[in-house]
Amino acid sequence: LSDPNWWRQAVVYQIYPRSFADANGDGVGDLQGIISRLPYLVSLGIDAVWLSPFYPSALADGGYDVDDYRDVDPRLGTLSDFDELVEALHGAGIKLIVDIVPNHSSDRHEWFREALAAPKDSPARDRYIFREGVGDQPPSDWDSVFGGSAWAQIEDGQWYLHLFAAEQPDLNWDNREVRDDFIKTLRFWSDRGVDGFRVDVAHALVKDLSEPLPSKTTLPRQSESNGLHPLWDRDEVHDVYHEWRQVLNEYDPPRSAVAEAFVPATRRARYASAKGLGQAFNFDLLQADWDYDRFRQVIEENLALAEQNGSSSTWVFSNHDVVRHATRYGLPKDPDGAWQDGKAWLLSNGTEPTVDVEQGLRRARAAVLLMLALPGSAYLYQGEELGLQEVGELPAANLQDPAYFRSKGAEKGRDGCRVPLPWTVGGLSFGFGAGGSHLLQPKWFGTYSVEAQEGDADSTLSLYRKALAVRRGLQSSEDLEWVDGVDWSLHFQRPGGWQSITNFGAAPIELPDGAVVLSSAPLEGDKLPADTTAWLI
Ligand code: ISL
Repeated sequence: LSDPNWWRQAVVYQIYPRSFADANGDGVGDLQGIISRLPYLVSLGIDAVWLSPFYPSALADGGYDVDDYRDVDPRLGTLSDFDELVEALHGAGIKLIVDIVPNHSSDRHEWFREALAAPKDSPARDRYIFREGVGDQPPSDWDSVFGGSAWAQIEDGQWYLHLFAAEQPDLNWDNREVRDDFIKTLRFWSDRGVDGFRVDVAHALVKDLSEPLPSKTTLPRQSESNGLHPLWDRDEVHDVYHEWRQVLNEYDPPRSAVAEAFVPATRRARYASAKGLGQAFNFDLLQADWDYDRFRQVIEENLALAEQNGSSSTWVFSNHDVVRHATRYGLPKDPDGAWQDGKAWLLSNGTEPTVDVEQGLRRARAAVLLMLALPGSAYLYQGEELGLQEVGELPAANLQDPAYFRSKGAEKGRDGCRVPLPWTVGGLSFGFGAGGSHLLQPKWFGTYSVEAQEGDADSTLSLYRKALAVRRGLQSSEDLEWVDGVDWSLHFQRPGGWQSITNFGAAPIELPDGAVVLSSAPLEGDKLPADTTAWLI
């Protein structure tokens, strides 16, 4: 249990707690719901759970607007439920990673309420970023990620900075009290037995607000940061993480941390450094189309980077912010490469694209075998093990995501991947809970349910379970050797003679020598069909 490197090749399963399982029947998932599904988590064979925010919150941004960093949202449970969850998971040999949101609090956080009540230039205001406007205009022309100005005005005329929703005021990371309070939060959860942290927008936090504030027209894009942007990916942010690392290393085993940082691959290493958080998400596959060249390039680049900085690679196809990959892979190929521009997280409803569900699922199945054969850690998002599709038909009145309310009006936001999981073929809320479901599940959800797939050896759920079991037996060192030969195939070998081969082409290809232990789709004689991955030993 106390292996300090447990995270290096861990399979981490992301739970979006409001949509996983609802034990108290109020239509919203909760901690007891997760505990009740422990046998399911065990049956998957994951190493760790990453829990998205479960803190008290007005849910202006699905819980990423935190009212109190050291408590549990009463709708989700209590601190003692949390302790019970930790104990239950640990008893089953599963680690727990919690989400921490340091860039911004909610506007209901005690500190923000104090700031509003306090005079200008007071210590209470200094915990956030308040500025005078220019005439009746905000201090600068900066946009928030969710659309509209990044500044909101308060009663006395000052403006505060919010990179996300107005209900998410940015904290001032030049303020020592803010830094100390987050260390207190890290200790609070570490003391409760949490094994690691997922750090939300880790590339924000420290900002350069020196006057004059530059116009957005002169700034590099967030995804092309170079350390000079006043808001994103500043080198000084690593001082924060170096301090955190010392705290996290006081625990046995040291608490892990993974950075959510939308930065170019070349700048990711800083976040993954052993002196800092230790690991960073690589979203390159999540943002890539199903494309041989791009996959190969991303995998090579990330393995090389991880080796250089002593961290391990991370792989992720889906999370609570993006259109589910079983759906993305069913969309027509994007000629403009728009997926790579962050648009993976919003399905436009201007012209509804036709989704080829069969193709999407086939590729998603091939993708997970590829991912699980790679060295490094794999991050799975709840429901992907069911091959779940994005829910495109949520009625407008049911949408919750601020991206929907705030952006240009043509986008659905991120609710379509956050619809509560279907556990049973039928029944109220497909077994999610006894009180309906806060995001409406479509009629077709039951066909993807756990119940529908459980007894079916060919189901996507069975594929995930088998793959995780086989991986557990085969995973050893982090070495990988490419085998080149067959066009359009990603073929590599891992220690112990484990081979993975994915056919990205349209025609079936010859299988290499070896015994097939698992394939994402039935083989065609001794050929590997299109959009299929096979494992051989
Ligand atoms: O800015 C982006 C793309 O250009 C975003 O990808 C951004 O970095 C990302 O959305 C950050 O996400 C995280 O923080 C948000 C929250 O809404 C998301 O759910 C969370 O994953 C604000 O806390």
